[in-house]
Amino acid sequence: MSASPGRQHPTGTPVGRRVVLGMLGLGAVGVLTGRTLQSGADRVSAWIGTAGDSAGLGDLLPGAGGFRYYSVTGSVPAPSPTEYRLRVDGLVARARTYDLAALHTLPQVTLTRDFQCVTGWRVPGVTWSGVRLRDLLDAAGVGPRAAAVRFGSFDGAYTESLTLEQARRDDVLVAHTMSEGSGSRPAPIRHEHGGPVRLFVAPMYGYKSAKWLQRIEVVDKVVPGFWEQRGYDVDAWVGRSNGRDDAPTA
Ligand SMILES: Nc1nc2c(c(=O)[nH]1)N[C@H]1C(S)=C(S)[C@@H](COP(=O)(O)O)O[C@H]1N2
Ligand SMILES: [Mo]
Repeated sequence: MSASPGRQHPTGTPVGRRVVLGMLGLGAVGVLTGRTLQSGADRVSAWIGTAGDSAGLGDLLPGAGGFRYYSVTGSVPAPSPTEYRLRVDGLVARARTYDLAALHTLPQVTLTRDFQCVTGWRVPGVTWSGVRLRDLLDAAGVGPRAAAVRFGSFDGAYTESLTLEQARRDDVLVAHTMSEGSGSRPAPIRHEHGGPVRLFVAPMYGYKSAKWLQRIEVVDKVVPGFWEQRGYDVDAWVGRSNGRDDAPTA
């Protein structure tokens, strides 16, 4: 299913109890694929995350550790850890395809940072592990005309991008492991959080951290991403964009 063109990034619109109960009454099945929806709580969260009112509903039924589960599509494929592939291509000397095992053979980096959504929720002290985006770019050999990196998601709709300079920062990871806030143990990224592999852009608002990462394409200019085409800032520094003054996360 593709994204609804008019759907807004959830803004915390209050949603009544009646609406929540109505949604539960629908059964809330088949939103994300069966393999990943184990508990009733996950099922509810997954449905909420795709309902277009995530912030309001999420306030009533938050995900683990204070995260909300967001998706701009009604269903997302769930490749197994062995089926998963990540493509690095575009303006590079050597296009590459990685499976999860190959990502694990590269140098691993761990970071702990607050995670901040532009709608206001913040999860303190999330620990992430994965490989530096910079290392994948270096392995591919970035070409002379390159200026930016574009990210594609296997949800079939979400895109993001960074300038090459932003993409080369130490705190930008292609992550396979995360915790769900302080006190929770890092674990392979669950499907609801964009697993098996998602981007983590530590100094920027959550919308930069594309879930269900499928493609890293080196391009000659920044292409505004899904939310940026809908009004959010392309340079999404926490506390210095989108008219917000949140404490920096990095
Ligand atoms: N593919 C995809 N990536 C996405 C989103 C999305 O809807 N689809 N939402 C973004 C936003 S706005 C935020 S705040 C975070 C939320 O991550 P979470 O769903 O793991 O809490 O994912 C970001 N990456
Ligand atoms: Mo967000």
